[in-house]
Amino acid sequence: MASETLRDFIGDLDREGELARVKARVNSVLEIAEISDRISKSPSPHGHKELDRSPAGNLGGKALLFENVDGSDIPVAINTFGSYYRVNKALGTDNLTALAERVQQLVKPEIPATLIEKMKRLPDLIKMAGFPPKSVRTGICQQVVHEGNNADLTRLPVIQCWPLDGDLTSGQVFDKAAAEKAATTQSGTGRYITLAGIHTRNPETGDRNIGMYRVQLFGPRKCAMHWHLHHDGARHCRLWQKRGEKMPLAIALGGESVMPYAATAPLPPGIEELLFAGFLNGRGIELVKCRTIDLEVPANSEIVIEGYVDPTERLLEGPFGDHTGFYSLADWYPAFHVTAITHRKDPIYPTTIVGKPPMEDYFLGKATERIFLPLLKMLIPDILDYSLPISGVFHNCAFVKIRKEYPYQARRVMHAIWGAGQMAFTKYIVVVDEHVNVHDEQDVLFHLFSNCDPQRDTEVVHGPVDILDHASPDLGAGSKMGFDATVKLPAEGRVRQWPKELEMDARTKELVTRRWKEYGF
Ligand SMILES: Cc1cc2nc3c(=O)[nH]c(=O)nc-3n(C[C@H](O)[C@H](O)[C@H](O)COP(=O)(O)O)c2cc1C
Ligand SMILES: [Mn+2]
Repeated sequence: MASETLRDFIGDLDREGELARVKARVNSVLEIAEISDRISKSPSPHGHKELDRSPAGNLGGKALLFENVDGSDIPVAINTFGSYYRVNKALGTDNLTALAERVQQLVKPEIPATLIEKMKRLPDLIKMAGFPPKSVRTGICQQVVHEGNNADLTRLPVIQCWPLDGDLTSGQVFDKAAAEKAATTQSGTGRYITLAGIHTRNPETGDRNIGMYRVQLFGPRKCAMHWHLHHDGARHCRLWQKRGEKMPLAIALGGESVMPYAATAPLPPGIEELLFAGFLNGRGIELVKCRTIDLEVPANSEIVIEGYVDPTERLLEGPFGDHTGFYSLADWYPAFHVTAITHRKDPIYPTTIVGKPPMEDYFLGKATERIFLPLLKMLIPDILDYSLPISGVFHNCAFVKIRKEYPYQARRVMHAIWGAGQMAFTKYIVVVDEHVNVHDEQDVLFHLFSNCDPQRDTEVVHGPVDILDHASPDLGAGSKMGFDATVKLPAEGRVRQWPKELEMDARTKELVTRRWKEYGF
């Protein structure tokens, strides 16, 4: 079972030897981040049972609870999802493949005719599975309420992750002139809320969305909201802007242990993360009404920050040390104004840092890779399996396995991926045959290097790319490349006689296995 609150989850991790409590006084500026980075890259206590053959498979160290943080009474939890063992535990499963099978069951019943119909049916399927959210009258997240000027973000132990975060004089900016001006007038701090669910509502349909977007502190009641232009929060914001209205928004921290993951899940627009969270949780998520805005938030949250985005007001957000391993340059994002902060008595503040992998987000991303395989297969039935290798930081690279049955099938799969939700941003796609292990980078690269003629077997397209891709010529727009590393068929251009890949015959293998001891190694 998943845990009902962050406090319960941390208690469980502690009992299982998966938590380190740090009693030494630490600084929320950089020190927590550096400790967490080192721990992330150390061996994890329980190892793992996943498919991952990368060096990161066994890493992740322990979850950390900093009990004595400079400038705040609130303890800081970090790296709570940062290993296969812990991300599984948060999602109430033993391994991600088993969870993917539950998702498979969900999407299996009677297959309607078109893809659109299939996608449209998803919310119904989840509802039928019986886990819609429920409204309740009270929640622990409102045990303590600070409204108006009593709400003060600077009382939270919001961390700074990397040295140049929020530094407009660092040169890590898109527009130097604007940055110089903003640095003297309206400059953000280096502190970012990094592990929150951002709750918004579509003003036209009423659909609720939760996304994990970082939030930069500008003052006690002012922040910048960093949602990428392709994400649902940004889409909602454009709708509110069109109406000329302020957008209610709540930042929820903690809650059921499935909540942070659900906020990162790449669900298609209009499919509510709350339904998916209920499905993962095995029970509908309980919601309470916010105190100062017209939104509901998970009742079991540790801390909730209520407020509104004024779609006409922009702040120069960033720079921020990102999960790509580079700084994201400062750019204009909407301002968020706090109207209330509510929390449980003795809350824990959850956070994360991103940077060169592996870090906590690697394991959240791997959970998505597994959980969404059945949905990806539903869209693109040719796909047998796929992997997002650690060096590709998710959007840069996908290894895809197919059972090749006709010419140019690999190309068809590439184009389908470039049209599939957030997978569309994948910069490099390598398609391999059935016998290749996509979870073994060595095996994939071997087939890529040997089976591709660069001119004949690559496909270059133009399209939207990830906002975080700093190599694309324009922000969010650039090119993508597919490698057909499968065995070529005669109709796929000029193809000579294809050699067979080496493999020992079964009889000899069996003989050598049987006699192994005799050889005296
Ligand atoms: C630790 C972490 C931080 C993230 N930060 C951001 C962010 O600042 N902005 C953003 O647009 N997406 C960010 N993401 C990715 C989104 O949470 C993810 O794409 C999610 O599916 C978006 O939800 P949506 O489709 O409902 O918008 C982050 C993901 C993780 C795991
Ligand atoms: Mn969404």
